[in-house]
Amino acid sequence: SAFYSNITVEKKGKKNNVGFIQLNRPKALNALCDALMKELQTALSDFSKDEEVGCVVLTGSNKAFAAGADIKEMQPREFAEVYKGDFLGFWNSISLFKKPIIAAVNGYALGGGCEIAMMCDIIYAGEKAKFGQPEILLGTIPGGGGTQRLTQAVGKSKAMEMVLTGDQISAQEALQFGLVANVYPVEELVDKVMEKAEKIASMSQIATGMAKEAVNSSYEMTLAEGIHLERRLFHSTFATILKLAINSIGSCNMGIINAKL
Ligand code: CO8
Repeated sequence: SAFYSNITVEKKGKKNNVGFIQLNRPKALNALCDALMKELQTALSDFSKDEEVGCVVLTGSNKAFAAGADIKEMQPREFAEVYKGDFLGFWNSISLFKKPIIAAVNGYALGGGCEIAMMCDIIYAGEKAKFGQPEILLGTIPGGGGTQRLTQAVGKSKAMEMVLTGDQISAQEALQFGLVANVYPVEELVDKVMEKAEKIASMSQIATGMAKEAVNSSYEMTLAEGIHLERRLFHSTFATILKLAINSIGSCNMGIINAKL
């Protein structure tokens, strides 16, 4: 990926069906400067168009997933500029990505780093990972969804504690509070996450897309609306399941699923 200077982008997995993005700005602990975020957006947009890719993994280094928004870049900015330019608004595009996306977090996931991880569908952590929203220590508050997604993930008391004190939590605490789906030894994290990603990527892309849409709708809709949407999406999979059944005549082995359907 010669095209990128703040991230590396490749396709991985035995079937080359996992989009793999590594934040790679080591001199600033992957602080999320504008250039990095634009590259991330471009890479995701390419993966969304790539039919082979059924799942994306987003990771950083062993020391830092990302140490937050770029403080040096933000320092000179003033109200009029950030308001008129809707600063951080475009970050939310990560949460609108249609394919499953998994964050593999080793080291620091602070401020914007924690927020980007929470925009992903699943977070897995390495044993030394640290999550925090330290904005309050700088006299500001989270601006990339932290007050909302963290509260939904860990509940009000823990979220308030983190947002009001800036204190970090460990990988084990993140697991206990439901922020992450599992914790692995640092050196094994990426391999373990790749196993999950390859498994997801081997499923019907229509089904994983709909499953993701249905789960995410639980944050946006009433229970009745969400259940209605789920049932309609479920019904609509009968259009693709039929084709899969024809494809798999003579076999009940689901491995034969065409991941593009
Ligand atoms: N932005 C820019 N550069 C950073 C950032 C960052 N968020 N984090 C680390 N760096 C840089 C350091 O400046 C340093 O660069 P240099 O060597 O050129 O000075 C390099 O990365 C290595 O960092 P450290 O030497 O500090 O490494 P340590 O291992 O000693 O410490 C820490 C690691 C604890 C993660 C420490 O770097 C740290 O506390 N970083 C900042 C964490 C933070 O507060 N993040 C910002 C959260 S706020 C946010 O995301 C959105 C709202 C912000 C509004 C700000 C308005 C001005």
